Order: sequence, then C-alpha cells, then structure tokens
Amino acid sequence: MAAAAPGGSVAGLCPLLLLLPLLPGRAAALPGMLQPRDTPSRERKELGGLWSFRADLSPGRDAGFAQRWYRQPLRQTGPVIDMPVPASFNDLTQDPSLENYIGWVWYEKEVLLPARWLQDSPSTRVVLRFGSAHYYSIVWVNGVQVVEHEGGHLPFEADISSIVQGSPGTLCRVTVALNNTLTPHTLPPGSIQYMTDKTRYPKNYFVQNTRFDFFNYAGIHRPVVLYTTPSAYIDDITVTTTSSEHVAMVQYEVSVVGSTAYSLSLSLRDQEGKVVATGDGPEGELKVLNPNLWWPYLMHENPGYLYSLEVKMQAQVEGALLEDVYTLPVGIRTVHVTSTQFLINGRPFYFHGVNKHEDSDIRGKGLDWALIMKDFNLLRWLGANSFRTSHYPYAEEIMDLCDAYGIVVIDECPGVGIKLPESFGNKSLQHHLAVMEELIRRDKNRPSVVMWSVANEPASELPPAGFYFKTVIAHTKALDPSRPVTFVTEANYALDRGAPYVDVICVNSYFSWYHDPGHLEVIPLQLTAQFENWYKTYQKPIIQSEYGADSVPGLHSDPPLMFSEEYQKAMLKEYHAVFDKKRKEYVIGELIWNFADFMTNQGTTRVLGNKKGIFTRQRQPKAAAFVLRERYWKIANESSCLPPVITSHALFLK
Ligand code: GCB
Repeated sequence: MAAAAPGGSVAGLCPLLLLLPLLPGRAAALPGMLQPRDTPSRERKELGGLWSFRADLSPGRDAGFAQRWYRQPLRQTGPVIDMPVPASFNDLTQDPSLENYIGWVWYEKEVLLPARWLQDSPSTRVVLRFGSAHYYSIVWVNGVQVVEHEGGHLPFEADISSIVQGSPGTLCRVTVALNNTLTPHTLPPGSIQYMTDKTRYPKNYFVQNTRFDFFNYAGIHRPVVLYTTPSAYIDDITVTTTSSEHVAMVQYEVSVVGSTAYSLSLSLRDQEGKVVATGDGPEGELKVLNPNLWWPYLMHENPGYLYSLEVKMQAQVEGALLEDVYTLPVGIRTVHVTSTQFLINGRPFYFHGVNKHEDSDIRGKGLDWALIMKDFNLLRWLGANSFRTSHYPYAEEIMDLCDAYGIVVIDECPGVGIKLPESFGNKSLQHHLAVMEELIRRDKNRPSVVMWSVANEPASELPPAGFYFKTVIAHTKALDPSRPVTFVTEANYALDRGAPYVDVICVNSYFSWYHDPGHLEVIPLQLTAQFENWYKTYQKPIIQSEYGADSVPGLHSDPPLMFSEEYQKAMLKEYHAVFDKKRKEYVIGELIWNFADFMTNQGTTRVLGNKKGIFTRQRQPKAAAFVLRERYWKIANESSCLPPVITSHALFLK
C-alpha cells in the first residue's frame, strides 16, 4: 500500500495513535458488553445508512484535531462525501488515494432521539455502541468526547445520557475519527516505512507494511446503535453449562450496575416457550431435566437448539422502582479434549469446515445481511459443520447465526502477522491480553464457540514466543476455563515454542504450493510426516487448520497445472487421502483455505487478491467446491451417531 504524504512523518501521520495509552487490563475491570436487544425495558435505534465522511488529507493527517472538526457539523469544516455505514470506505469511490489511504478519516451522523428517551431522565440511560470500527476510534457526541477504542474487530460503547439529556429536542451529532495505521504493537501488527531514496521515490513517500495476507480495509464495519436501559441495569451475564444424560446444569452469574438494592429473577424457556427452570440472585445454577442439547449441524436432526434465559432485575433508585429485562440465548453443551479426540456432548466431533474472511466486492469488510445469508446457505450446501474466524473476530450477527444453525466456531483474535521480534515485547503482550478479554467478554456465552485461537502463524520459533504464548494462553484459560485454547502454527514442530501450551495442535501447510510448487506427488509423504512428527512430540489432537491452492476460475489444465481448477481439485484429493488415514487416529479436523477468494495487498503472487477460495469472491462455486461438498456430506453421514441417520441435507436446512 502506498500513498504520498507531503510533509508527513510517522509521528506526524498519526500522533494520537502513537501516543495513546494501552487499554486497561483485567477482565474483572471491564464492564459488560451485552449485545443490544429490544426487551420490555430496552429500545434500540440503528444509525446505519449514509454518514458524512472526510479523509484528512493534510500533510500530517492532523488538521481534524488541530481545527477540532468535532466541534461543528463536519460539512462546515470542508468538503464531505456520503459514506455508507456499515462498510469499508476503501472501494467506494474511483479515487485510488482513498482506496490506499492511511491515517485519520472522519465520520459524522446527525440523529434525532425519541422524546421519551430524554424525558425519562434520569431513569433512562442512553448508550451509543459500535459493533466495530477499524482500527483506532475516537468518538464525540455534540462535540464532547465520549469514548476511545483500540482494535478493529470488537464492540465498544459509551453512556451518552448526560450529554443528550442536557439538550433535549436538538439533533444529536455523532462524530468519529478513525485511524487505520498499524504499528508493531497493534493487533494485527504493521509498520510504516518511509522511502527516503530521493532518486526512486517522491518526497515523504511511505508504505504501510503488514505481514498478513488480506487487505487492511477500514471504516465503520459493523452496525452503530443507540440503545436504552434503565439507569440501574443488567450489565453482564455469564453462563456455562454441564450435562449428563438426563439432566443439565446451567451456571449463571449476573452483574448489575446502578444500584446495590436490587433483586434478580431468572427463567429459562425452551423453544416452545415453556419455563423449564427458574432461579434468583446474582449467581446460581438452573437444573434442566431431559435437556435438549445444543448439537452441531449434521450431528443431530435438530442442531443449534437454543433456550432463552430471561433475566429480570428490579432495583430501588432514589425511591423509584426500576425494572430491566434481558434475554440471552443459551445452548446447553459440553466440550472436552482428549489426546486423540474433540468431544462435543461426549461424542467425537470432526471439524469438516472452512476458513473464511469478512470480505466482499465494494463493501470490503462491512457487514452485509445478503452476503451473510448467502454464506450460511453455501456452508450448509457444502456440508460444512464448522469454521475458524480467520484472522479476527467476526460480527456478532454472524456469530448469532452460528449459534442458531449449529455451525461450530474456532474463535480467533486478530493476532495475525506477529512476526517482528518487537511484536513479542511487553507492550504488545499487554495489548494482546486486553484483546482476549474483550473477545471473551463478547463471545463467552456462545455455544457455537468451542475453542479460542489466540493467533495465526506467529513467528513462534523465536525465543520470546515461549513466554509470550504461555502468558496469553494462561490468561485466556483463566478468563474462560470452559473452553480449550489453541493458536495456529506453521512453524517446524521441533522449533515451535508456543505449542507446549495449546490444547489442540492447529497446523497450516501448503505442500505442492508454497513448498515444492507443482509437485502433487510429495503430498502423501510430507503430510504424513507432518502429522506424525507433531503427534509424536505432543500427543495432542491435530487440526489441519489450512491447506489449499489458488485457482483462477475458468482456467483449465489436464494434466493439472498450478492455478487451474483441476490443480486445486487434485491437491485437495491428495490431502484428503492422508486425512482419511489419520482421522482414524488423532486428526480431528480439516479446514480448507479458503471459503471464498478475497482481496489482499497487490503483489506478484496475487491476481486481484488471493484465489484459494473454493467459491469466487462473488460466491460462485469453483470445481473444488463440488469435491469438498461430496466429501463433507460423506463424512457427515459416516460420523453421525444419532438417529435418524442423515440422508438428505435438506432435512437440516432450517
Ligand atoms: C497462510 C495464512 C493465510 C494466507 C494463506 C495463503 O498460511 O494463514 O492468511 O492467506 O496462507 O494463501 O497464503
């Protein structure tokens, strides 16, 4: 990525980003981040649609701060354009400098709030929440700064009651400054490189270097909502489940903010609306007789069974009785790892799935319901029972559907491209811990999430990687003892310093592609050796977390040559033959790289992006998709151990 920044310097480019302090530490210190829902006591208002937008093109990219663009309507500061939210801004205009822009951009939306939100003051709390904005955000409401957030893939919010309730009837102006600059200490890391050879580059020329293989799309990527709660409210709920054959226990913890004089009552309803268990108080256990367990797609005739946990709070605040209600979907399931198996509800689970990206034409990484639905329909058509959120947490809207459809998720944090020694230092480590806290806070109650992945392909053979991953994994387990933890490696089994700490070995390999390109015949030997070496060293189950080949749709060659659809198919078949032997032993999954073609930085090995998709970027199947479909349905039919025997995928399309 390159852009000319006259007069710029690293410090000049993003002074605030570089000087900002790290986010505060421990999970206990983090307030809750419940997904906004309409309930009898809560209302939501979506701020999607067109926002005003302005990229700061000043030499230091800092005119917006110097001139305080947040103090007035953005259109009064200079030229603005309309920008959809949610969406990445990069691909929306014909302007290459916006596509490759690095630095601060500004967004603004003016919104009228319902009078009842303002009149009920002080008993109504108004919250402004962002599903995600990439990468560093500062938010003002009516010119008053309300929140800053580092990280492009997780939600953040601010209580804006005191600002909006002070000026009822007026427009509420939300201004966001957003910076996509990555440094060695961000997640993912990156670095700005200045090209100082005046004979080769224009003055102040710089590029942003990253060590990951997807385009660094930026913008307000997920929905922005305003929502209300009473001023005393349910702040967080944590649920874990255990089960034996005829009885399940749902352990819960509820935290309340805004009052110490409150009572809590809970009721768990099944899908027919029948109350199956009740409880009270901030923590306890609900006993469910003959539970409907949450099963993965294709493992049961009714996958993704969700109960509804209704939590009701009543609190006395200044003589008034306030009531808050929140309903959380709850799936009852257990997860265990042995030295050779991954067990869901005590039964062996084989991951036959995909790696994805949040990526599409025009929208970039912006949330799009039509795309989400198409992707889930394709996953189910394929017979995929799982995916990894490569290489960052996906939208809550996507995770909701995984819960509901029974698609099993390996939930990965944005720890991708951790290669430089300086990205293993204390500053990076502290931030990585904070990101895991935010991720677990968001996704801890999701039955679909069966394992956390703390990184993808870090330089885990470097000496500091041992302490680094020991610490990140121990921290993750301390925050959530109920799920196994992994990271995805491409390091040599004998040199990897993080692998001792994971529960499941996740290994990526590209035999006959990046290694011995064109030589499909090396796969049986090399892949078998890969599995045996890892298993002998660690006696832990193994997932082939990536394998694949690029294919340009419509490019044919027989005998198969690289980049043809035939080569991609042939390579899959060679891998599958080895998987079939080893899954009888300790291989517990295979995740193709990748579900769909996706955009990357430009480079000599990328043809308008990465073409390892089995679907095109427009979600049309390549030949490899049919190979995988046949395989996944066959595995599903063989391994289904619950009646009725699965014969038709139509049965499972909800
Ligand atoms: C990998 C990375 C993934 C890349 C893929 C490739 O190992 O984990 O992010 O896109 O290889 O196609 O090179």
